[in-house]
Amino acid sequence: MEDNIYEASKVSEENNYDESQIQVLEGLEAVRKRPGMYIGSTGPKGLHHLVYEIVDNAIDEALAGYCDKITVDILPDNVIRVSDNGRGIPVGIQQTTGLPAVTVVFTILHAGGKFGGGGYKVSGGLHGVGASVVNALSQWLEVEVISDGNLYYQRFENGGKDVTGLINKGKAPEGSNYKKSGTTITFKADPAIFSETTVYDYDTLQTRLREQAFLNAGIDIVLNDLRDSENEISNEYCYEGGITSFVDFLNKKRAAEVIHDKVMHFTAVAPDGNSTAEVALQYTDSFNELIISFANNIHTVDGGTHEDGFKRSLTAVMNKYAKKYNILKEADKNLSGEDVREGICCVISVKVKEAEFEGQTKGKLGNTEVTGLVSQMINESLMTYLEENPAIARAIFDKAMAASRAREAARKARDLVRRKSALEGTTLPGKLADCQSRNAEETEIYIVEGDSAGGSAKGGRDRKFQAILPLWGKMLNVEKARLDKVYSNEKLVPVVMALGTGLGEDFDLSKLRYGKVIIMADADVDGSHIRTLLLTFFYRYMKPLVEEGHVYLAQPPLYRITKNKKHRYAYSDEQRDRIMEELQSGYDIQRYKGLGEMDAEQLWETTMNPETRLMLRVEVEDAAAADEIFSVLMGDAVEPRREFIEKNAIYANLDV
Ligand code: TSJ
Repeated sequence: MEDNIYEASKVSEENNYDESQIQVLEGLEAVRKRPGMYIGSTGPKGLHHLVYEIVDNAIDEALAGYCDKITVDILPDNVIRVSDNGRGIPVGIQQTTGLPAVTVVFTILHAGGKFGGGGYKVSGGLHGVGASVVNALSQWLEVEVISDGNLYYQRFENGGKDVTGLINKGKAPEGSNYKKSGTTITFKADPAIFSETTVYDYDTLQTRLREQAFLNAGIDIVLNDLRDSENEISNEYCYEGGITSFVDFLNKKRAAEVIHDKVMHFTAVAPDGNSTAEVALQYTDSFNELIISFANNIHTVDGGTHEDGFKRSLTAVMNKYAKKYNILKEADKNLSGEDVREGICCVISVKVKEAEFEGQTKGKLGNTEVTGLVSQMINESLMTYLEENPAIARAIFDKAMAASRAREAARKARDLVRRKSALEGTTLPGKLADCQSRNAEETEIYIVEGDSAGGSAKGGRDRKFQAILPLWGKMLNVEKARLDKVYSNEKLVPVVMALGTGLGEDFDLSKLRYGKVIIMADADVDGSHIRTLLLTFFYRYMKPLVEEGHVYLAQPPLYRITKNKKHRYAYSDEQRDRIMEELQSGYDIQRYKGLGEMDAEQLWETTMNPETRLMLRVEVEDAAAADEIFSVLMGDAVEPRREFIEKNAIYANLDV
């Protein structure tokens, strides 16, 4: 602490380290004591947040008009380096602290600060924290600033403790990495804080950086993964089309068939100049709506005033147009919001002077003035657009009218089904091997693909509290079907009947017959497909079941290692290697290809016995965000879907 004050003050003209500085230094300690307060969590999400926090600062420099390229490198040992070609963080001594401004940025909490007169905007990130928080949570961090041809350098260690002071290293070396000016930050997240992992996920960073490139048209963002010299990955994102390109990208990614070629794009500026709004949208033949919104480049997963304004006016304009051009007769019922949004893919981006984020996760925009801005923009621009493009309007209305009719048909089908109460659990499916207990606190249902595995499971279970439901028949891709089809699908009906909860609007968690709903499928491609579809089904039509943590994935072992007639089981390659090392020699390894290869006893021992089994609890970390991702991924591209779901099924060794 003492060192820090001394070192940090070295370059300053006078050593006036007063009380306020001591407070400041305690500030960084506070971040280490309660990291969650500043970055949400110390899990993978918080870890990645560090990168966003630094990148957001570079994006601010780009938005100010001084930088057009940002490079993010993931270096060996999961060190992160972020570089921009902006003006460089100011290195001059700040009046109030007597420290170089750049030092202040990294050592003073919320140094969002107003230094250098220009005003340093605190931006981005869910929690709006600054570079000092990243420094506080890093094992070490280095800043390099090139400005006026000089290279400035400072290093911090052990959670933001200054070790060098700001050093002027003299004339900046020439070379491709050094431009006329810019900022480079290199840091290693502190494993003592991020105890779960300090390993970055390329896809997570890629998704976020690409999103920022869409939201900030024209900025060139490069992501390099240089961790493995044999397998270096590099991607560059730069979109002159901004959010129009974003919509285009989303529809291509989810393999949706668009019903008009060009993405619509609307913009508006508030009369007082304090806020701007931008919407890009395109209709597809999908049955889902995908609306992704942002405020000041921050993803508002729970929507808010901008989304509300958009939805309200979309419904109003569509009905107004339909009545005006006799698509709907005077006596007809209005199209509903759901009808006019079916198949839509839409990105909303607003910029406001002082954004207010609400809700527990701060994912909802609260600024009331934004509703009117977006609403008025859509009222005027969309109406004009439809009138000027009658063929496109026709295609969109065909879709909305079909949606309206389908919804009506689905309602009728549902009523019919409800009357028969086929899905309400009064009758149980024939293939269900039920358990004895009726106490949902202790009961479990295994949903098992394949009859042979079903047989083993029935033989191996503890019938007191474990029920088995084998699945058969063709699976339905629930994302491609409306609710009425789901109701009559041969494969899903038994699941709904067995769970007893009903589905969709009728879903009632209190009627759940088993506290744990466990999907047990092979570790191969087909098994993965079944898992994906069942999870999608649960997510779409029984959301609380997932949200309340009732859904699990059974984890059968991958290997059996036998020595002296004694069996050991391995659930991963690493575990297999460990066991092999332990046993040294004279063992036999069997790789399980499917559940069917295990007899009843083995299945119990390895996968179903609560005392010894390993299970994944399916967590939807952020239901709203997941919903969007599901919609993105539920096109025809099966692969990315599986990845997503497997990534979001977080390991929990629940019973061991
Ligand atoms: F987060 C951070 F501080 F670590 C960071 C800041 C990280 C990265 C990669 C870049 C930056 C950053 C900051 N790039 N560019 C700037 N620009 C300024 O800080 C700056 C420069 C000049 C003036 C001025 O008024 O002359 C004002 C500012 C805010």
